Amino acid sequence: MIVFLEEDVKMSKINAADAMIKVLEDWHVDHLFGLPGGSFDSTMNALHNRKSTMKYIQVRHEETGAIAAAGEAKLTGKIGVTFGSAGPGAVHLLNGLYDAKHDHAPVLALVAQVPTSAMNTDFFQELNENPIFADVSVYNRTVMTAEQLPAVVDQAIRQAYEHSGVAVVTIPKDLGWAEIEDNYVSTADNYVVTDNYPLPDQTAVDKAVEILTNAKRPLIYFGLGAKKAAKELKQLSDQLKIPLMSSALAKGVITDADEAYMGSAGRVATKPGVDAASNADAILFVGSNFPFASFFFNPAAKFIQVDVKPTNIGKRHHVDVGLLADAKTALQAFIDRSSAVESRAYYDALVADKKNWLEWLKKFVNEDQTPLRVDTVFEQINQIAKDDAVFALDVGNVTIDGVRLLKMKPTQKITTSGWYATMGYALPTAIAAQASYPDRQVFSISGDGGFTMVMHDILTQVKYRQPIINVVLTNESLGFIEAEQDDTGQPHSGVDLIDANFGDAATALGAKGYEVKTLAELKAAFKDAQTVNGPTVIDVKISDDRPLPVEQLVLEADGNHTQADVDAFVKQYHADGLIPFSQLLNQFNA
Ligand SMILES: Cc1cc2nc3c(=O)[nH]c(=O)nc-3n(C[C@H](O)[C@H](O)[C@H](O)COP(=O)(O)OP(=O)(O)OC[C@H]3O[C@@H](n4cnc5c(N)ncnc54)[C@H](O)[C@@H]3O)c2cc1C
Ligand SMILES: Cc1ncc(C[n+]2csc(CCOP(=O)(O)OP(=O)(O)O)c2C)c(N)n1
Ligand SMILES: [Mg+2]
Repeated sequence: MIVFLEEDVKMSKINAADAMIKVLEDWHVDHLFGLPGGSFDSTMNALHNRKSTMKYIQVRHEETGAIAAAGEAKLTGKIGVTFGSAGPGAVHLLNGLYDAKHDHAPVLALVAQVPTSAMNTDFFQELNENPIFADVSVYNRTVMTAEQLPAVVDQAIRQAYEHSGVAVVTIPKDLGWAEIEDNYVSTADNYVVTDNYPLPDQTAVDKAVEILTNAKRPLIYFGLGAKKAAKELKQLSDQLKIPLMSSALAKGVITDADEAYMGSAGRVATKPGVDAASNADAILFVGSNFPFASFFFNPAAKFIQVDVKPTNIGKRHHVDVGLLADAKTALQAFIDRSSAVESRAYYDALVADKKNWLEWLKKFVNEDQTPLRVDTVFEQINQIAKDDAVFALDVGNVTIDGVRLLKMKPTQKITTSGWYATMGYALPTAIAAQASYPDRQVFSISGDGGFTMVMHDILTQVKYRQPIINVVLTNESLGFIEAEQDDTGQPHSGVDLIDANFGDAATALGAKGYEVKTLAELKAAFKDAQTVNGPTVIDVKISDDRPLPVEQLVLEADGNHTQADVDAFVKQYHADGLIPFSQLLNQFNA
């Protein structure tokens, strides 16, 4: 009897680090990204103990792990988890954590600290970590006792979810080793999120409907906040004959092939998107915080905004009617309170504009020039992309090309570093996407600059045999910045990149690499990549031509541009065939 009691007591003890991992499991976390250090030994021991339920994905740089966690949270809506060892490992996390902060993604960062006995003595690798993570986090604490370790992590996860941001838990090494009672019950099962948004104000809905119905050139602009309202967006657009457009991030919510969907405005945009925004006289702006709203919408347009965050209403643009409400509910109210409109010339003009734009783009998809046009690469991606494809897109001209040229469906997913815009986002996020969705097709698409910031983590893809298709667009330039230097009339300064054979480099790392210079090689590489049971890297040498700057088109002579300017622009961008939108507005009497 006594023996039984002793055993019972022994059975109820657990290492604090193991207890912490159990809390993660309660929250349905089944993998995490990081790279160990001596200061993280106790957690590495726990990860070893619990390897059947918690997969540790070893990355080659903590930034990769942190970006992976951020990208995963954005793709799945579930918390992403990453870790770094005391000092340098912790500091390496920061870039990825800032991406999560800026795109409001729930992420937990476990940060190691030297043992409590050495803390506050300027010990080897010791940093005062809390101030370092103060700005990036919504919750940022150092664990004080072994007993509280599971509870603090539990609290951190709740905070990350509630505030859609980064929670940082700093763990002194010795605390994770300590044995504690195995009796912590996490709050995971009791954490309930209710979307308790206010119902849209009826008077405001009616006012908005009146504005939209009576406008000559109304437009629906939506963002990620409306991603669950595709059906309502489409229905309202059909009912009132209003064209749709979105932020670049909300690409894919409505199928790109839909005639009513114009793409996005700005630099990462399409021609019909820019035309739609700059000529609209009434805009329904739903679930978006588009940073450049005041630059690309017609300043004289009436502006109706729907958002769940009071502080975001009017944040980027003056507002005539503001509605604090969920996008789906508000759109349904608009549908219910409005009557069908038979036809609208502005809608028809934009449908024609989009048709012209797509015809123009089509001209380049099989152009056999050296170096290749970027269009040919996206044509190959579109050809092989499956209905469930996940696209991780890097930052640069590549963002413009991806948002513009990928032909997406709502069953696919796309993500980029939206607000923080960090280069080196795509490859780590592709690792996370493949870890979360092992059966889906995953693409990482980056420029040569962004790829080389993180290419060491091809090794991670190789280690875990992830069949990611990594596309590298090698234009030997930091192209996005080169274009900015052109816009400001500067000489090209510091933007040229030396070339390398990234295909061979990838092969040397254990992936299957291709260096592609011709259209035939391009097609062959994409065909072969689909058959490989592991990562592939397709390094395509593309021309350093700037993507057509749709935000500053010069297609007709006006007060600001002579015919010679128009001719030069058309020649530089092969823009012949693109119809100025003013012509379509006249043609349709819109
Ligand atoms: C290099 C680069 C260049 C870029 N250039 C452009 C560009 O030219 N054009 C462009 O469009 N983007 C561009 N972007 C992306 C841009 O920076 C922003 O990230 C993007 O516009 C934000 O998209 P969003 O407004 O849809 O999402 P968020 O910023 O996430 O905003 C979502 C909004 O929806 C609200 N919301 C959330 N839930 C709901 C709900 N249920 N109902 C109603 N509202 C809700 C939120 O409160 C928030 O206001 C670029 C990105 C990069 C990397
Ligand atoms: C980490 C980081 N450093 C610098 C920048 C500034 N920046 C934005 S785009 C860009 C160029 C990207 O070059 P590349 O990856 O080759 O893509 P390209 O524009 O050529 O398609 C730079 C340097 C950034 N966004 N992130
Ligand atoms: Mg480049």
